[in-house]
Amino acid sequence: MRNDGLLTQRFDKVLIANRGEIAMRILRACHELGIGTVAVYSDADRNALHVRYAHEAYHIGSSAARDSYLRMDKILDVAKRSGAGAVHPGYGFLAERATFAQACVDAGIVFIGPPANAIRVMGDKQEARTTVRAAGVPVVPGTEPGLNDTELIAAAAEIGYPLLVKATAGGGGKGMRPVSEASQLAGAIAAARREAMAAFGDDTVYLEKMIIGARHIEIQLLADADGNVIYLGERECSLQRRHQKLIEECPSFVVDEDLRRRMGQVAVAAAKAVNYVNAGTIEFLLDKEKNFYFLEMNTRLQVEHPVTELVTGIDIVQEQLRVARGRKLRWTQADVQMKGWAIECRINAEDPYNNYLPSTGKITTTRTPAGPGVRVDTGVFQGYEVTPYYDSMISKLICYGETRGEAALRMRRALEEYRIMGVKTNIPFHQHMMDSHRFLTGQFDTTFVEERFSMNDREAPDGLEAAIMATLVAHQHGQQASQIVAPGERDTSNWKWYSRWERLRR
Ligand code: MV4
Repeated sequence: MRNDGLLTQRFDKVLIANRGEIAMRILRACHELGIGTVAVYSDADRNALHVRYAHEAYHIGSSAARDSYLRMDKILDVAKRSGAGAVHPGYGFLAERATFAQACVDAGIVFIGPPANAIRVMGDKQEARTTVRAAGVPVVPGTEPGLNDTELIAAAAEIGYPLLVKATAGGGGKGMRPVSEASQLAGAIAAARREAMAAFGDDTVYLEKMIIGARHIEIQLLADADGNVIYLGERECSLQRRHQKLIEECPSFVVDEDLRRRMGQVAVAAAKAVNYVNAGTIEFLLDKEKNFYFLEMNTRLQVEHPVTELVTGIDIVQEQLRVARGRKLRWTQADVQMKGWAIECRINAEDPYNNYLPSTGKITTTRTPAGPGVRVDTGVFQGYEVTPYYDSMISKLICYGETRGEAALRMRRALEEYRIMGVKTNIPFHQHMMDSHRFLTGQFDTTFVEERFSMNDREAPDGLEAAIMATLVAHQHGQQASQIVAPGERDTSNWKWYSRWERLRR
């Protein structure tokens, strides 16, 4: 065991401390490698898919997560009773709890994730900033740790407005407050402290200059226990609502080879600064001038990992299992080649026509899309009961194509095939997005869904037709639609492109 809380050793049985589609994803990777699997489940999950697919399954408590999937003691007890040599935490629940990672290691059980210390450092957003900055990673201009209110207010004048008050213990958008002018600052700091104390039991806050109109781009990393770290390109994650991502893609429309290399090398440096091992992700903000800034590191497998898998051909979960067993990465940076384009739509049980209100009930019928370039990662089936206990994501629809246009057109086709009856889903949201001129031409940032996209307004049919035609034409040429429909050109050239498409089709 390393003194930073990492244990790697061979294991033949893995306990999956999670549920839903990600539990299924991890089970499948284990089974492909001939590794035994142990599921844990709550009352609400007695009939869940992961319980049926695992070699063994143990009940760990009632439906509320704090009584089951968050119970470290019960999960470690099942690991010991079942003889599991490792625990995979998936995402959410215990995935980013340094104390859980350490407790596994202390019990002689491999935690399939980073060393406990890397989780701890990256979980403290100020310590993360100072640690990666020392390794040469660009961070957003902001305050140093350890400042009192008077010092924060003095520092704000240097940083300038607008700025953000962020909770040190926050992350993922939790505990963040925008401030547009000096007169609001003291009140915002006080409010942010109260909120942070209530949410995290820690009222430490810091200030950062607000980067406006940025894209959210993240770099996927893989690292082994010998200190080898590689990047698997970027993901475009700007399409989100209230810090919940809805659509992700790999690669990003705005990242060229040079920018990818620079962001990748910086991300590798950030991981090395905390002796990172296993799969991880560095989140960046990319501004309009293509400056990029470190935001935070996600020290876990992410929901959107499949888009990277399809474009790089690397099975990230298999690789997590291998490096947790102490094996070296099977790839060097030079081996990583990106080919084609992948788009993921998160299918949530929620009503996009009613403020995305979560929807519960029994799935009476479901028909899952399939065919060329279509992958569906799901934990649900006909007869499954969607309960209010866990998050509303029930499936991920991932489409792959040679170009972005082909992936988007496949997504339109697959969404049309998809049927989920009995609960409301956000499939209409995704269909509407696949009809959006701005989506098809790659012109969006993190504010797009909340500020410029509405389920109620229909795009002018000719504008839409132009965008779809441009997407198709671009695909024929191996180009991006934006190279054909320039920003602002919206509906001037539709007939021109239509006739071009007609010619190409013949
Ligand atoms: C920011 C920012 C602008 N400027 N920091 C939100 C999630 C958390 N990881 C950090 N977040 C942001 N930090 C500075 N200095 C804007 C966001 C942000 C955001 C970031 C990524 C994806 C979506 C977002 C939506 C709103 C705000």
